[in-house]
Amino acid sequence: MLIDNITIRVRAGNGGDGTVAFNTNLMSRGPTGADGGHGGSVYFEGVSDLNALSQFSNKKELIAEDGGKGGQQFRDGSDGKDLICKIPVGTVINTIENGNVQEILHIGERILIAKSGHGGRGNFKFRSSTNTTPKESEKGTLGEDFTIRLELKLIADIGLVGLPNAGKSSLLNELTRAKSKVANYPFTTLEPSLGVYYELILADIPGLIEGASGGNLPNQKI
Ligand SMILES: Nc1nc2c(ncn2[C@@H]2O[C@H](COP(=O)(O)OP(=O)(O)OP(=O)(O)O)[C@@H](O)[C@H]2O)c(=O)[nH]1
Ligand SMILES: [Mg+2]
Repeated sequence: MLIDNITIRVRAGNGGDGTVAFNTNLMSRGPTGADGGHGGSVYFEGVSDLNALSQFSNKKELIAEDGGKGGQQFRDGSDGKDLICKIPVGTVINTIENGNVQEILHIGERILIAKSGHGGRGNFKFRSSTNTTPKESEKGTLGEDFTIRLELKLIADIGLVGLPNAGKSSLLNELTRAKSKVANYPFTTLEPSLGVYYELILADIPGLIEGASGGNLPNQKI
């Protein structure tokens, strides 16, 4: 079943803490505590696969990696990896906490959703002419954490319109990976089905009944 509306949690990685450390070499006792690494950010990227939101049916949290803690001897903490999550073009992204609304319009377009935290500075960065043995360091900042509602707006580029039993669903199935039901009787298709043909969205529309536009509908439900 096509998922077109889902709420998920998105958290960017936290920055790693800076470290307090001193050189163990007797000749030089200076500060060597290094900086924490940056966390990973979370991005959404547009793809043509209309079913891409189904990845969230079981997994409703996207959490990017945290940055590593700063080490001794000037060894900075590792940076967290960015998380790039693919969602269908035409998806509207609602950030619940701040009311921000964005939309992915193109294949390959990338939108930053949750910004990572910065790594904190280690004590080496706090040295000065008046304090050559600083004992302070910074904590990493937190990554952004949001509840996001994703809504897929199904706007087709091309609609296949025709009389019942004309072969519309067969054409859609040939051109795309859609699996619209095909049978040798009219009104097989009762709800529009969609497929992606290169960058175009094709819609297979239920068969048209003669006179329907004039309100002359027979009992058949379309
Ligand atoms: N001979 C022939 N039969 C076709 C062709 N395309 C489809 N058919 C057959 O026509 C019948 C109807 O095909 P569908 O694709 O279900 O037609 P549809 O327009 O979607 O029909 P509804 O959804 O009922 O409006 C099926 O038995 C198909 O196998 C074609 O190019 N040639
Ligand atoms: Mg059909």
